[in-house]
Amino acid sequence: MLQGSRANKITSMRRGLVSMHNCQHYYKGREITMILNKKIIPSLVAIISIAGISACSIQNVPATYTLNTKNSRLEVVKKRGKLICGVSGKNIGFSYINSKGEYKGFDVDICRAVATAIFNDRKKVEFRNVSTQERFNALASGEIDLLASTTTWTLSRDADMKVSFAPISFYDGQGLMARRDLGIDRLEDLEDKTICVLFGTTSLLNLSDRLREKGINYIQLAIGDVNRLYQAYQEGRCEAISIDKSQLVARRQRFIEPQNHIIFKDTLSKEPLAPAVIDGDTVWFDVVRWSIFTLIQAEEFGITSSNIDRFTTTADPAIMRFLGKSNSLGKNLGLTNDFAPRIVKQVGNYGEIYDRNIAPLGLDRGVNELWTNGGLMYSPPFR
Ligand SMILES: N[C@@H](CCC(=O)N[C@@H](CS)C(=O)NCC(=O)O)C(=O)O
Repeated sequence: MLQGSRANKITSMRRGLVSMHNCQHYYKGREITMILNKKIIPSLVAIISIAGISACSIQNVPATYTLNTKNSRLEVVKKRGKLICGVSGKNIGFSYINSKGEYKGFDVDICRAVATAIFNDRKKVEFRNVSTQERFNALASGEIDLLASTTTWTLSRDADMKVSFAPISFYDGQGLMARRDLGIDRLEDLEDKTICVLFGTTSLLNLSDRLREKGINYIQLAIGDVNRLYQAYQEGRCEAISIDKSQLVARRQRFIEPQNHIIFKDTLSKEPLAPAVIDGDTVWFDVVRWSIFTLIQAEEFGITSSNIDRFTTTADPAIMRFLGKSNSLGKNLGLTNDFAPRIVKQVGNYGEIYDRNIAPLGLDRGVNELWTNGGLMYSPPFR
């Protein structure tokens, strides 16, 4: 008869094994797919219990494992002493320069979160404005370390442009805006109208897809700079303008007479906006994506920049791990173990960043809510 906790351990292992017939295991670094049947389970349970390891929680990272950051951009950034972040710089709510000459916005805060993870200093970022057409080259050439510029994650950008997309930080959709006095507010009303779009964007491609599909003829006026795009629209060189909805809402607020412009109810596309890094540098990619997951996970835990100190005495093991008190999660990323609380303290959680930058535009959280509130924001576990 097995005693107390050991018996429980084996029973729970047995349950685990029965439920994981196709589970993948790692043995001496080699991957083995085990197809288990009920006959071999008892002997496996015995072997595993003797070896003192529990199935599927096996973390077969050698004890001597050290992360090799030598050829990673993480080292370049650390040596340089600051992060270089590519942003639009002309995008209200996301990245723009305020009256004091400071960069502000949602994308700017994403850059600050990554800088804080590395340097424990949200100010250690240099922002560079990149246009929609230049942005992928700026990453590929190494001119910027990180691109945070309302960039839509698409397959061709992922595959052809030498970039990898970090987690989606904002779910957007493409919209259309027109002058109210034209009396148009549906796609069908766009026949023979001139529509302003920005070069190098998904907006240009989606518009063409959607209107062609509906057999609507229109004239495209494509412009290479976002400020000139809105100028063309306001000068009446086009009857409508099409771009990400969040940007239409933000820009319209700044018009002299916002009420004279109508944003169509139609949403033309999915625009999952995600920060991006160069392909093939998994060390750097991991730093960026776990910095973003930190923002989401902090909100899920209810940890904010103002209440974080109250969690220092927490007994919750998941929060202890998140705060870097009981593991080496940060160290294994090439950071310090307290990278997550650093970010939350200096930049806030996802909700705080949203409230600071996006809520003032009048945009509800919608699908950008946490999954626990019916939205799509979801972080993998910090374990
Ligand atoms: N999400 C779309 C549209 C992005 C977009 O329109 N970005 C504008 C926003 S204002 C921008 O950053 N433009 C910078 C510029 O061209 O100067 C995409 O990734 O293609």
